[in-house]
Amino acid sequence: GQRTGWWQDAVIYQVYPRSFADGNGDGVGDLAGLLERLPYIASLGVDGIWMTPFQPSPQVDQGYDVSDYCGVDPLFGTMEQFDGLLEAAHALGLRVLLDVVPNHCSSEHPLFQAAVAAGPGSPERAMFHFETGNDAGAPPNNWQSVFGGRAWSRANPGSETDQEWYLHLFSPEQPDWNWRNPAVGDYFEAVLRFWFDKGVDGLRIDVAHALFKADGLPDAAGTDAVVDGLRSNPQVSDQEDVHEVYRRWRRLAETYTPERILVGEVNLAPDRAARYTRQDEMHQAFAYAFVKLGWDAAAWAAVGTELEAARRAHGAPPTWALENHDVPRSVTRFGGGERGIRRARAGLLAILGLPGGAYIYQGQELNLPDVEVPLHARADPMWARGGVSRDGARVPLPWTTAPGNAYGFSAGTAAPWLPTPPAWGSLSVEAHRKDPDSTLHLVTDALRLRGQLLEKEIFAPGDACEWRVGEHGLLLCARGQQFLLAVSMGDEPVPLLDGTVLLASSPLTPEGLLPPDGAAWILVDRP
Ligand code: TEU
Repeated sequence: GQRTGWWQDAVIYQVYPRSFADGNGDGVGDLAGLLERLPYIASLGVDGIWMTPFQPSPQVDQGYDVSDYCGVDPLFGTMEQFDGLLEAAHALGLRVLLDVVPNHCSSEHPLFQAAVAAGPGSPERAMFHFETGNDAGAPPNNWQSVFGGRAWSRANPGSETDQEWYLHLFSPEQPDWNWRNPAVGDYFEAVLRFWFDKGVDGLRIDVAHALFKADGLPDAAGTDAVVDGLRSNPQVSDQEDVHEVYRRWRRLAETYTPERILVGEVNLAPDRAARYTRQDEMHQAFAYAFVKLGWDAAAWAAVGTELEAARRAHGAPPTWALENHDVPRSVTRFGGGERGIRRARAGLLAILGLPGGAYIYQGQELNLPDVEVPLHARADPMWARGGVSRDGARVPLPWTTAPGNAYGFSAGTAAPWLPTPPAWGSLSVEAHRKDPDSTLHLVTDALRLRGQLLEKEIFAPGDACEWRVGEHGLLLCARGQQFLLAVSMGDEPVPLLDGTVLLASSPLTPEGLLPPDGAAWILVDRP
């Protein structure tokens, strides 16, 4: 089994810094804003935060195009402020996880700039995937990028002497590193040490399964993007060699006290993803299928059962999340409106009752819906290249009921980087605080209870899960010996099995039935 450690039951709050809180009033969230609001995060009862990238970047992909892995972008603040933030978080009992983006960097990264300048055949170019194209000006292969369009661009368009193309699985401003070159591995080891030495508690690894491309860069079978979620092309992602990287990173993480953790964004089917959390590899990998699930008991039970089989085969429990900055908010995904809110509450209560780590995306505790961002305001490069816009899940958080300063998001009067919709005030932290039945209170109650159940050993991190669908669309997950999770995904109220309801996301009916779109934590009567 997996060794025990602080991360096993951890609940982590995902902070998307540019939309969390704006401390300097320029309309973009920053480290100063986050520092000021850390007590809010601590008051939820979570164990830590994961911060998406704030390192220097041209911001083509909101920071996932990194030009300096060991710095702080002035847009967000200074390294001094980061150090202060880390200290303040630790003082509040919060762990701090950062994002590391090892698949690609920014085209403005000095090593990529040096590679372009050094020209074909140079050791500088060997840090990336530079290749000559096929004849007639065609790129080296048929790979399509995730954001749309081909995955290759010319290094020096129009040059007679430099006919090379470079690979970018995402936008042209995000060249892929060549992980077959050991110098790349050494470079990233230094990056990890830099943050771990500062006291950062862990790293979320971006597109963790895609670092190695198949030898010879063969054509892909279809015309789909080469790494697009669960349909990833086996020829170009999930290569066996990538596991050696995580074994090396795990050995490094274990040299620190407390142990640093690695959580992978491994967007693969459960049986493949689970191989990344074998004992000597990552500590966690997101159960990625969950961020795509609709309100469908059969689908939840099927994915849950697959994840459970993978856990049995490889040891580590799944790491749960229903939302992140890349997917539509769950309120909207589950049908929108009041019904969407009830379902999103139920879904959140559900994942918090499952064994293993769980991640809450900022604003999920406020029932933020996905926002239809006006076309002129959209900032997502994926949308710009013909894909869907992810901006709807990235709108700045509402803190106050009154609309001033973007509902309290900003310390100044500059417009927020994405416009906030009119309904925002009613979803604010202030509004949730005043309402005893709000989702904010449900989350704090659930986390307090989760802690108690762990203490009493009713919850254990290694608990087995048995998923099934009962009558009337009732989703059931039996966790360990004494706990039952029930989510009503059908159209009528359903009777619950014998036991004590510890917490529910919607009030039970006067007859004690679980209403549609409600979830309950049940302590099962023992024989
Ligand atoms: O996402 C990786 C990824 O697979 C996404 O592109 C996903 O397929 C897409 O968002 C549709 O859901 C990570 C980051 O989380 C994302 O924000 C970055 O844009 C991407 O990597 C590139 O770094």
